[in-house]
Amino acid sequence: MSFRYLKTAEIGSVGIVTLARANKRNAIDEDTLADIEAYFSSVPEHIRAILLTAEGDHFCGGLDLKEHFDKERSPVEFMRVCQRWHRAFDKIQFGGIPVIACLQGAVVGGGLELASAVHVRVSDVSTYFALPEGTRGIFTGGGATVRTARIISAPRMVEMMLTGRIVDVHEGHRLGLTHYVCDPAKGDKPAAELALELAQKIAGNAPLSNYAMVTSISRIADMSTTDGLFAEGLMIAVVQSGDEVQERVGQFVSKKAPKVKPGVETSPLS
Ligand code: 1HE
Repeated sequence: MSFRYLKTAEIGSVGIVTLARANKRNAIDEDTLADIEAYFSSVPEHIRAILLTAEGDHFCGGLDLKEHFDKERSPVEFMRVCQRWHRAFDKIQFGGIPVIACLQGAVVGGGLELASAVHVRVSDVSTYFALPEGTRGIFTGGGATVRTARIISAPRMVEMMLTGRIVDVHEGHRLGLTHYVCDPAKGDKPAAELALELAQKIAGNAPLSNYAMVTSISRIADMSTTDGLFAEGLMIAVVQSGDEVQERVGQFVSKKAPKVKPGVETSPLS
């Protein structure tokens, strides 16, 4: 598959997808979106986790405002463009393969919508978040009202949008916009290293377990208690059909698997 603004690579069973439009701060135009949708629609069979990275100092400056300005889109045209964003980001969130993003610099507007669709977010200290749509006279259209609002809460998203303020990486961490903050000056691993190690660790889980985690938990969160428990029961039945269950549980039973104890496992975080 060839792409215009994405670079792809593989390290073992980890697929690496890189936004490669740094001269435009990885702003998402229609071609970039088509690339994202194409990659996440046909992830190679052997890929067990995906690392999403971006070239340059900024993860993503959001919607390509120049293209938006030049095209003078009608309301219906822009709605269709945004529905395409929804489709592409749904493939990321619900494609069945864990996606880990490595963030730096601006994660703003549509860039935050993209980051909100992945499952694990790792940031370096330069990372910041904002929803400046109000200042541009537009609105979110890449799923933020659903995904970002569920991460930080709807009232916090309203405040972020109304003020258009910058949320720094530490506040973003407290809010859940990023799961890890890496500051090598304080002895942490570089974000890129940690993100890859997490992707490799996640790729080592049973594929059906990963599938269940990324496809069912967010959906079950939308359900009533009764429906959610029913869906969970169905999901565990599906996962139990995996051919790795006996092997992995058996490793614990025969005392060959590492225990779940601090210091026992070689974790990427240590
Ligand atoms: C862009 C974009 C973009 C950069 N669309 N071209 N998003 C925003 O409102 C954020 C707009 N961008 C910025 O505030 C800044 O560019 C950054 C903080 C991201 C980076 O600043 P800086 O100083 O490193 O770079 P720069 O000089 O501002 O930009 C470099 C080039 O990238 C420049 O193009 P050039 O041809 O003049 O070199 C910029 O125009 C270009 N560029 N960001 C187009 N976003 C589905 S709805 C989603 C709604 C939204 O996402 S709204 C939020 C949009």
